[in-house]
Amino acid sequence: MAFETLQVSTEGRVGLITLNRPEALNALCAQLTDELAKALGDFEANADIGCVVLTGSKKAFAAGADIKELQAGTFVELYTNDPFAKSWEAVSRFKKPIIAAVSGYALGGGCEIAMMCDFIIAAENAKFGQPEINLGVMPGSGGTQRLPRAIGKAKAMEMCLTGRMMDAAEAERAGLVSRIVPVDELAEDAMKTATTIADKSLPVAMMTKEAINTAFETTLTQGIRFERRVFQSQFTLEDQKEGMAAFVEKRTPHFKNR
Ligand code: DAK
Repeated sequence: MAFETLQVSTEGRVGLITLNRPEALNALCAQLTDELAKALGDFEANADIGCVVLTGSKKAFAAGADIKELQAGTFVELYTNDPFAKSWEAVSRFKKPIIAAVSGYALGGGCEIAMMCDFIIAAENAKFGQPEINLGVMPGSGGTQRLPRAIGKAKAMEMCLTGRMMDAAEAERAGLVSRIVPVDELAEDAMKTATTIADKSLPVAMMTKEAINTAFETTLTQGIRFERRVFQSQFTLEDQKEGMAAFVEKRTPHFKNR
């Protein structure tokens, strides 16, 4: 399928999705979110893909939901036919590792999509914010839930209640992003990081992601029990035998993802 609002490509075992509505700072219109769900579905189903990078342009990762499209919305429409539900679930329930590479604005739904990814690598010019309050609404795609989990109550409250943006340095200090890189190095850095992940055993990477996400859903005791069971189950994998044999034999492991 040809995409109009995205550029989609692969490099080795990494899938790259670039949001591409430069005229609207990658505002998340219905077509873009539908295409994003489709592109992610394709990568999920493709056994040759081990990690995905989601990125935007230098000026904007995404400036939020498309306000021009959203402004005439009604409660009944949004409630009965939530235009974003399918797409957001495609990101937040994506089973393979997915990295957000953020340059420029990541606002509103843009910040929320970045937070749905497994981690965020930020360019030095990145700006994160939940400015919905300036539009007379509040965050609606996880901002009030994921932001406090990522950066704590005080900063999340301040950002959502004032609409102020956070720069990359503050975002790194607060734990919202894993690393900051120069703007011109973002794409290469994110692809290199994704390649490192894609070279691991895919089932083990997927289970690792699932286990970390479980930490946000369960008590510590339940989470530890879940981790232990999953760890034990990994001894059924050829990749566990290969990984440990390679260490003992002082060679690079060759994982077969089974
Ligand atoms: N929507 C539509 N168009 C946008 C846009 C947006 N979010 N952001 C920017 N644009 C457009 C501008 O209108 C402008 O278009 P033209 O006037 O040239 O036609 C073009 O992109 C360039 O923008 P600016 O001229 O404003 O550029 P500046 O550099 O001066 O400013 C800015 C950049 C990012 C500071 C500014 O554009 C801005 O404040 N943008 C809006 C940011 C924002 O408020 N984002 C939150 C959107 S609300 C839902 C769940 C969640 C949501 C919705 C529904 N459900 C569960 C149903 C999420 C809501 C949101 O994200």
